[in-house]
Amino acid sequence: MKNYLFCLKCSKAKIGLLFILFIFSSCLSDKKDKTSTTTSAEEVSKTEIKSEINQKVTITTNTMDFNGPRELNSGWNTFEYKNKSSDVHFFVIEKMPDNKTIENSKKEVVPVFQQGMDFFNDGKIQKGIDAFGKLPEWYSEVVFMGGPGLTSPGKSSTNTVYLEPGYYVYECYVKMPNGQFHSTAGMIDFFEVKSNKTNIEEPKNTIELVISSENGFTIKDSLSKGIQNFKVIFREQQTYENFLGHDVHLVQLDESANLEKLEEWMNWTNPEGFITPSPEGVTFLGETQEMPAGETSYFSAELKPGDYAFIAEIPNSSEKGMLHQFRIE
Ligand SMILES: [Cu+2]
Repeated sequence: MKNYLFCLKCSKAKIGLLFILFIFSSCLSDKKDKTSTTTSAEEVSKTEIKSEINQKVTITTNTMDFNGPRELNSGWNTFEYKNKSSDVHFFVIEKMPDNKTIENSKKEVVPVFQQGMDFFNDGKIQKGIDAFGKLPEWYSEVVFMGGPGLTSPGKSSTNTVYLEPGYYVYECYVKMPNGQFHSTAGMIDFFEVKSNKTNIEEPKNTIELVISSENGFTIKDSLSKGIQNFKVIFREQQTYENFLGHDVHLVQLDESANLEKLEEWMNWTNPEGFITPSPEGVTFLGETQEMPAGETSYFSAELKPGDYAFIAEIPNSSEKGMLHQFRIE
């Protein structure tokens, strides 16, 4: 495992070349108009609305699937993710470039990631890196727009993000014990965001968490018992060794939890990472997937007395200031 990471670090120069292909969301932090999120009752009644105005967008996983609306309104949307399955899952929301749909993702992206991962699993690092070179050019235009963080079996999590009209794919890429991504087994779906606006106001927060490439996590308010509304500000964004940007997940830790093991697990390119069963003693309570610099994401959770941590889904998060352990008395 350590050898693997070392090996991957040695290949950084080559990966650097790949980064040019992987100009992820960080380069696409176009400023968005967030001035008006309200819609008159008359406008609302005229529109065909598939997700209910002012209601949460509920997405449920029963086994290896997503069940949710295919049409949403634009503006602030609160997702409630119900994980009724026996595995840990999440979903990342991906704004697709013009004329690209879930069919393009299924045919041109998911198999490439799986092929690359299969090589990594076999210890063929260079072949794996080469495989990612087969990603279509349009993939660099996909913008990652948040979504609920890792959510343990039987748990629900929330995530509120501002969505512009467009076509979005969402997926889970936790791996099954055989190393196959959940996205290859049905955990990829889509919704279209229409120009009609939701009535949801930007949420109010009790805790502010800033994520910066340079300083890691900065928590501006004291963490205390009870229901807390977190505001997560993406000050900067960048692409890490696992081809992803930073995000943040809230985990509850019991006595058997091992933070080092958790840190290693939070790297999907690691054959032993992002694979079920998830690390012992860790309950994932959601939070937010990555977003471009300048974006904000909200989530709520009830903090009960006990041990917790915030952690990003990147390699060596503690070195980057993106593993923060805390206790609620
Ligand atoms: Cu999953």
